[in-house]
Amino acid sequence: MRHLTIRSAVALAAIAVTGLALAPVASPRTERPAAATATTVQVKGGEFFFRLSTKSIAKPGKVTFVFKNIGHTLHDFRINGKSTPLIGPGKTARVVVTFRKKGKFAYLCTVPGHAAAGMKGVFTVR
Ligand SMILES: [Cu+2]
Repeated sequence: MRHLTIRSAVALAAIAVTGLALAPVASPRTERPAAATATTVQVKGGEFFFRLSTKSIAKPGKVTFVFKNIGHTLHDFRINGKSTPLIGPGKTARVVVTFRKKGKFAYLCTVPGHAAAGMKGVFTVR
């Protein structure tokens, strides 16, 4: 009888220790690195225009431009030395650009004549 009591006490102590050991795991960790600010800009283009969901960002960083061709012929979207592929009507393509400093960045469609006809603009990194 005495042995049983001691064994029970040991078992209870073990459960208590296990509970303490598990406790820290349950505490939430939701911190994120502040540098991970990603921006997506929706771009719609056709004959002969571009419409951007925003034409500026608050600080340098990485931007994904999601270009949808809502026109009737091939177009692309080029900015800061990077381009989407030429895509047909109804298609979507994306290009990821890292802006390392502030400034104004011209964008355009590279199909001859399209920029001159209106498929161009300026994106600002503040
Ligand atoms: Cu074009």
